[in-house]
Amino acid sequence: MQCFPSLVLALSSLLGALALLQLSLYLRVPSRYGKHEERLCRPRGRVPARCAWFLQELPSFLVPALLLALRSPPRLEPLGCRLLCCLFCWHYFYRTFIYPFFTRGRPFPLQLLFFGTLFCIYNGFLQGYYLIYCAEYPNDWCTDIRFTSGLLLFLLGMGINIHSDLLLRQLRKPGEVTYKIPQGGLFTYVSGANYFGEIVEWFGFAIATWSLPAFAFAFFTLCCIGPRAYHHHRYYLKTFTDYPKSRKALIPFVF
Ligand code: NDX
Repeated sequence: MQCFPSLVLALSSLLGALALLQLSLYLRVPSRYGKHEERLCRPRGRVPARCAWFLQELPSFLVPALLLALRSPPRLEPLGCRLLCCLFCWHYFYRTFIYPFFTRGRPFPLQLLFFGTLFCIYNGFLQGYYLIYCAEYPNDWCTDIRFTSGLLLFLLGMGINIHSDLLLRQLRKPGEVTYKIPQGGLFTYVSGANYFGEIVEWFGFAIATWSLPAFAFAFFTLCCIGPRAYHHHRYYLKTFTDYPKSRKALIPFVF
């Protein structure tokens, strides 16, 4: 396989367009899974959460890992390229092989699982293909301010995301499906602490890679889970009369 810059441009533009579609679809009405399902008790057309998250996220790990393994001759230089590809796979290793096995979420709609899987194949291919076959970095990229600041943001975001996922999980006993007020960590300031972490993480990745596909994915993430954080916030305010009034939806002290 070789690099086709026009393919990268086309796939990144389509990802940007999907982000805008996502925003227009889900700004008013939330995506219908988790607490925003219309009929929470309906069991048909649902897949257990563990199975759904594993299947849906697997391509995001597998596709870039396969592209990396199939690359001939293997790409070993520069160090920046390898590190960046590993960061992407590292996140999706967590999301595929760790997150699903601890989740206490309710069953996931089959239809969204299908679209989610397609999305993960698409994005896994785009990010992996670009980093493995197209990206060119100078040998000293690891000391460039974009790489170091982006990497720091990525790690900070990932830390917030994993910690917030853990706090949400601890709100339930095994088998429970009720909703409670999240407490602690960044939830002290925002209702969508896990989403805030994920958004910071992918913007950090975009800065570290300084690439169109990664900026398109960060923008997609913002348009996908940004509105969801807003809908979570409204849900909490409507459901819990004692919900902390100073808490914002997504960005601490701002929004
Ligand atoms: N999966 C990313 N669009 C998505 C699945 C849906 O990883 O067709 C995007 C991802 C996909 C989406 C994915 C892409 C776009 C799709 C969409 C479906 C339609 C859409 C395909 C792939 C589409 C177009 C039209 C453009 C093609 O019972 P429960 O499940 O609610 O329990 C929850 C629990 N919890 C609580 N427990 C007790 N008390 C409370 N108050 C609770 N609040 C929540 O915590 C869950 O078990 C758990 C987390 O819930 P929640 O709702 O906070 O997070 P969730 O949305 O489930 O995300 C989980 C993690 C989180 O860390 C988040 O950052 C990350 O995954 N994520 C999620 C979505 C997308 C994404 C990251 C990204 O874009 N990077």
